[in-house]
Amino acid sequence: MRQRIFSGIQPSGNLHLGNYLGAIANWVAMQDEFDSIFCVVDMHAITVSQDPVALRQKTIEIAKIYLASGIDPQKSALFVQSHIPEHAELCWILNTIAKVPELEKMTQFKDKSQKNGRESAGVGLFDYPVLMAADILLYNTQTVPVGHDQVQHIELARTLGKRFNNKFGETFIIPDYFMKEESKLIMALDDPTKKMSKSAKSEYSYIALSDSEEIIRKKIKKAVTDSGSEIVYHDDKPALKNLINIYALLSHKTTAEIETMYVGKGYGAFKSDLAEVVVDFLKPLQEKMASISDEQVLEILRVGAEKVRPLARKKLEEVKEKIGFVI
Ligand code: ATP
Ligand code: LTN
Repeated sequence: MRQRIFSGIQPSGNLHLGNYLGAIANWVAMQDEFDSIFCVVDMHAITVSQDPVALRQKTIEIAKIYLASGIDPQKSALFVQSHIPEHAELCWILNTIAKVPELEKMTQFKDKSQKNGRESAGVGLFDYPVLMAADILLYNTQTVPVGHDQVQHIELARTLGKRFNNKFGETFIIPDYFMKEESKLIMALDDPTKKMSKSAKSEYSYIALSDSEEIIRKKIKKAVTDSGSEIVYHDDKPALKNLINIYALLSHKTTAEIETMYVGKGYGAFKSDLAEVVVDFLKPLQEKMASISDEQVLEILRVGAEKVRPLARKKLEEVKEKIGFVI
């Protein structure tokens, strides 16, 4: 039996190279070997305010990005979270064993609730990690491929899975996370101490997968670099290290090969080549996205939901029976 992987992305904001390299690229590489389920997590997206028209468009766009990146709907199940209500039902049940202080210490909650003032933070935002635990545990997931920022959430899923098993008997598989060392955290172009993020204030902090050639060149030109002029991959030069990382991951070269290529050349030559690498990577992805119709995507998402629905139903029945609900 192949191991199961599950992962998801929220249909909010513009997907960027960090999302692609930290998450989607790994999913594509894993789908041949693993029984793969990939979700567009719209119920997570509404934990912060969303415009309904934009949310619907983004949900379809994220699915197009999955497909254009190489997620094959014949190999993997691809669906929208809200199409499977069992996620919300299991979330409610897990809410009864999750503890308030466990959720209060979540970094993402602390960050996001601070943005508009703690008093206006929604209960959904607070409960976000429990819904994520439900997503994962519902499908007997063994491995969750995500970027480094999600580790704390996966740990909570492990805690809740174990707690439920201890209280009601073996029910859930306890999941592990997976990330590639080089891509686990792609940093912001304007500040290498922060992760590249779609909710960043400045658009110069990330390269969106939808950016035009001109914008990409502009953003890379403006990206901060460290003192000195040599192209070296070193912790002392975090800004350059991040740029070399992006170059290496997109061009499938090693960081050592890149260092060798730029001996005696300065930041200018390196940056202009990096812009080329990013443009060459994103252009075909954007063209592929444009060639997929909304109707095609909706059909793929419908089929995906039908594939996973029996798994979700079966697990939820088992849970309901264990906790004493009359079925
Ligand atoms: P936000 O900044 O609004 O919280 P985000 O850009 O972090 O959003 P998510 O939807 O939270 O995006 O993340 C989707 C996936 O991309 C997750 O697996 C996450 O770990 C990964 N990811 C996000 N940012 C990065 C990054 N800078 N480097 C590597 N992986 C990332
Ligand atoms: N919180 C995740 C998105 C997400 C997820 C999941 C990822 C929701 N449910 C289950 C993996 C498995 C994020 O990337 N922001």
